Amino acid sequence: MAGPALNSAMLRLPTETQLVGHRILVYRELDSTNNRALSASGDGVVIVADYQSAGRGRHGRTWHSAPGLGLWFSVGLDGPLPGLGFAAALAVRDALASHASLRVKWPNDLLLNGKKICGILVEYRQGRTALGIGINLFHDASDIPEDLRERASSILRETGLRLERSEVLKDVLEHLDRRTVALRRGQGRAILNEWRDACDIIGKRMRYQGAVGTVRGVSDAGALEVVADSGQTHWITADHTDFRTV
Ligand code: BT5
Repeated sequence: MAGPALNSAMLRLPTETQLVGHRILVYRELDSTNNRALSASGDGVVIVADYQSAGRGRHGRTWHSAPGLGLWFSVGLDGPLPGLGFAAALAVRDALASHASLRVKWPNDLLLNGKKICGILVEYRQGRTALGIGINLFHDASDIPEDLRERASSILRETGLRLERSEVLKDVLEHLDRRTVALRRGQGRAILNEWRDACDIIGKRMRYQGAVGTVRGVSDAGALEVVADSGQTHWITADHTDFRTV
């Protein structure tokens, strides 16, 4: 069952931010909130949609954005902001911490009980950045496409909690604001280190490109340094699609 429709409470959010969410535009339907955030003007503008007809992930993958079942939103920012994806993962984790213990999974997922609850997509085009965040809130098993049921879930399904969408949005925007302002002030290193710890991937065994190896480190850009059992060192970036932990 869906939560309440997006309502005017969303337009009054959030209360105390410096940058993110000074203006919030709420739509019943968009193709993708990232598209709107890229074309809109305003540094820190937030675009929310009840439903996305063409929600996307990385590499042109689909992000399922059923009406009313989650929070599908983007923040539009002027200029590039390295480290934004790391900052966003920490912000969502922290914003939901009093309800659920989300785990950051390299490179850009948040998991609850091992299942994907949130996806993050940062895109940059012509001087504009869109930070897109999808959080599954109210899905029952039957709301999740069959091929994803083993790997994806919602806060409701995992915790029994039916959270208020406007409250979750407010909390996430406040955490995002704090992290984004810190990034702009040059605190990217501290955020990267916190994200690196949160990923907890160093020392993990990976299977990739026909090889098996152990993760030795994470670069400043978020790439994994993996030492293959053959002794060779490889760098695995978030663009690689054929890797998994073993
Ligand atoms: C992501 O990509 O996880 C980034 C998703 C970002 C979505 C937000 S919603 C607001 C904004 N507007 C957009 O158009 N996008 C952003 P990736 O790591 O490539 O993962 C995509 C994969 O996650 C898919 O191929 C599916 O396997 C899985 N997936 C799709 N929809 C899902 C959902 N609702 N919950 C969990 N997993 C999902």
